[in-house]
Amino acid sequence: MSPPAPGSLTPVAGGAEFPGAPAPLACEGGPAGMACVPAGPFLRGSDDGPEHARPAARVWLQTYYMDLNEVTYAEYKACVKARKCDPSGPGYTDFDRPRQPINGIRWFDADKYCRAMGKQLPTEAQWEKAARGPDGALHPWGDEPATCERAIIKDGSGRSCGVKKLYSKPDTGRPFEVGSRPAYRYGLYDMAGNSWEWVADWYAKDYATCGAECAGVDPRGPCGGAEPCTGYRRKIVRGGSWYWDAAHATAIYRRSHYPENQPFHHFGFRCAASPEQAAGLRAAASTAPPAGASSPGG
Ligand SMILES: [Ca+2]
Repeated sequence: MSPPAPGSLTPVAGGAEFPGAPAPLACEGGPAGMACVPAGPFLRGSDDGPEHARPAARVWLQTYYMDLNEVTYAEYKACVKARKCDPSGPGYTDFDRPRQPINGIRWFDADKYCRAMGKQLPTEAQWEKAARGPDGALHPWGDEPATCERAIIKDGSGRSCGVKKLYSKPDTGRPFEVGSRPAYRYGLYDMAGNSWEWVADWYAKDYATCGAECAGVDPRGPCGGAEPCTGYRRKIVRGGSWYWDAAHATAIYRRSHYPENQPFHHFGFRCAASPEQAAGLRAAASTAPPAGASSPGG
């Protein structure tokens, strides 16, 4: 690709460092409940953090959109009621408040929900860039460790910042309602802590092992995320949770688990959208009938 002429408004693609990068697409704003993460490189992984996050490398991502919040219990159950999602959920006391993150679901349930919404699970790289921004910050707010002022985690006062779930015995804590802490970069909430979040990729034990499929432009991890993926049986959750301490609530910490969620864990998720998906969502919103209107032809 030849460089743009001086003064040209042609967006600069990946250049020599990312020769396969497409032309960056502009952030269009919205769709409702989503934030735009603009195209470009970011620093993914770490050379001195957890071994599973090594090595650090620059990765280029096209523009994409992220849900502002973890998908809530009420949102997931509405999808089930509409017969677009499979019944699933926490099955424990005090995990079923409408604005708590849906929790205790399979990776397949999360994937199906996002598709039903015209979205998709974020790739692991998309999740990480949304959490840390372009320049390698270790957390969604910068490099300072997580505290209960910033995120719902386990701290010195206990799990979920010392708030016990109702009737809890023993004290295992519970997620808070989404958005209980200040928004982070890109306006996103709870990227650190509250609920772990499933991402699309299969888990490779570190980025060196993953190799080319975790490098370059819009990586999707082993097998490009497709099923089945020989030699890979576990997906990934990100961001830590109310149950774990600050060391897990970073932008780089990776935890793996089986997509069937067996044995059972309290994982949640949020969805992402490609520019094409976002355009579809905006178009659908602009043509939706006003609330209470009957649909044409009944
Ligand atoms: Ca979270």
